[in-house]
Amino acid sequence: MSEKRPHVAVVGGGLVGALNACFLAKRNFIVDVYEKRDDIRKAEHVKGRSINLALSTRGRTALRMVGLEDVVLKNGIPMHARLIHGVDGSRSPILYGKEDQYIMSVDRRRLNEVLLSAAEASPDVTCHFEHKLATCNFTTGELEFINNEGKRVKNKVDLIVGNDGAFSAVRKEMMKATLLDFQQEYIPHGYMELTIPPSPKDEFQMEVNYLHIWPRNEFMMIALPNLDKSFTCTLFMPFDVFASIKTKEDLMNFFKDKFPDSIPLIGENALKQVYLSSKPLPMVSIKCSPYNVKDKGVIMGDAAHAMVPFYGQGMNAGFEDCIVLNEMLDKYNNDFSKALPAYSEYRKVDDHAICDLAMYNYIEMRESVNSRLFIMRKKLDNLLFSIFPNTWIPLYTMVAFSRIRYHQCIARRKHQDENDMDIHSSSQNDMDIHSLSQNDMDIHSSSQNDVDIHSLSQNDVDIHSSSQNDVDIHSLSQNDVDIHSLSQNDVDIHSSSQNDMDIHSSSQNDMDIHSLDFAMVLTKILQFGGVFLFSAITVSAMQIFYQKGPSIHSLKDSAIELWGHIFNTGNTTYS
Ligand code: FAD
Ligand code: EGO
Repeated sequence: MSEKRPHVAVVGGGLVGALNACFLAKRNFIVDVYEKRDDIRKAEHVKGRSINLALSTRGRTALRMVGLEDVVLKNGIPMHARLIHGVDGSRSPILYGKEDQYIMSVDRRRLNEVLLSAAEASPDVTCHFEHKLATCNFTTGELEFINNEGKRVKNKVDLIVGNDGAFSAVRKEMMKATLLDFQQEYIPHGYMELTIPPSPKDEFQMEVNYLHIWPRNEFMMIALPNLDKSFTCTLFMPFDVFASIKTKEDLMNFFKDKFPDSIPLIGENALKQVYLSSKPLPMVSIKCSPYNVKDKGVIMGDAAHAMVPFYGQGMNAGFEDCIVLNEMLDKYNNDFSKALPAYSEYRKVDDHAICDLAMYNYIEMRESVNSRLFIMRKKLDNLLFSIFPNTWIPLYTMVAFSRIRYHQCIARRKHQDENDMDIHSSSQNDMDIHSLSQNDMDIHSSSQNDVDIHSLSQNDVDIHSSSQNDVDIHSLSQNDVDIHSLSQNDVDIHSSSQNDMDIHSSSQNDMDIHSLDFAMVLTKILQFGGVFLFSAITVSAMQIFYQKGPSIHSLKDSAIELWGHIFNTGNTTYS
């Protein structure tokens, strides 16, 4: 019987390798997993990467497919919202979405243990620890490992799967065997993990069900909760800043300046001790193509696409890789010569897209996101989402809470369903929304405080206002936005090409902004004092939705939230 059953070597018993072994065993393959480290289930301390990770929809879906979602969720902590920490000690929660939209904080080691045990529970899976890949051959399927005694161990298989992480040995072998495009980039930031221990009463020292974020432009810190009531903080800073903080005094001055509220939580002594005795770790972004060599080899997970961790998607993307390979094997009936090239072609656009998104987010946060802006951007996103639930899906929502292909998240706000609307109002504070094509919208207002949005093509928005405090946005092509205002406090945005924007105002409070992202522009409008404008939109929108909207509650909540922020009443502050 073993004649017909494919024999697969999975190189790497990390998160993706162990999950992949589960998927492959379910296909009735014979699987050998080779992991260079010792069995983490026996190890006392595991050095290396982050202690906990954010698991979202893509990763959960993969776990569900091998029957492991429940056990992993039981060992995780839901995070329903971000909690933004200001320098002044303020804390602002911003929901991710509805109740079922949350990310999970999971312990890396525990997750890896669950996955390895599940893989080994199959009689067809054998794990070989302390086996480090030395060489492999994509013509013969032969592999050679060095074990803990320094001895060579050989095997010969039908398929070599590289799940051996960012510095993949399988990938290095592929580069010798095929024309592999390869690109890698280290970013100037490093990261360091710090711990907020449980309180003396053995309780969480901060609100538990949140992703805690301290956005300070180039200095960023996040904290995820652990089951033992501690939090693991990750501090991201440029290496040169890490290096410039040499003494306890430097350190305390820096933390008092940037993250004052975290000092008593981490503990001054622990902070000094950990910071001064550890080295910041590097982060690398790697893209390559193709992912396969003929019918004999394929790389997945970080081996194929290491990314900077600023979207919390590395593991999730790697888990989704397993789903996609599994589907390709189904489609081509386990014919590796068809399934592997198909996998590579299909998946690389998405893996490249999430690498780009993660890098883009890193640059954006580093350059322009402090806590005020973070809150504003997310609240605005939520508001727009509730006004235009089909048109305005926040990017983070698509990435973390859907399985929309990553490259389509970028192409974004593309609508699958035809939810056109026709709303017209002809008097003060009324609104006219008309959509002419699939998911498009047209809002027109002709008097004071009115709003006119007209969209002529897919995903376009057109708002026009002809009198004081009115807004006019007109968009002529896909994803374009045009806002024009003719008088004081008005705003005029005109964009004539895809995703471009042009804002011009000809009187006091004029602006000229060109940006690649609608949310960014709207944020800038708010920043520059165009509060009126949004009051107008929100008031009008609320009136419409009070009468006929299905999502009035979320609309109202997010409008109130945004207003609260603008007028500085939305924050909960703890002293
Ligand atoms: P790895 O986890 O690196 O596993 C590779 C395995 O291969 C290891 O066990 C290694 O020992 C083994 N190996 C290596 N070389 C060999 C060899 N020659 N022979 C045999 N075995 C070998 N992702 C998220 O989804 N959410 C998050 O919140 C998140 N946060 C992160 C925070 C930080 C600071 C970092 C650095 C990453 C984060 N990630 C996150 C990304 C996530 O850690 C990775 O994407 C994920 O670990 C990739 O899994 P992998 O199995 O492909 O690689
Ligand atoms: C403006 C504000 C534009 C990882 C915020 C874009 C990432 C980005 C590292 C968070 C959440 C899981 C994470 C959000 C944005 C993990 C994540 C986000 C960080 C840093 C992270 C969010 C571990 C980007 N998800 N995220 O919307 O909450 O928004 F802050 Cl430094």
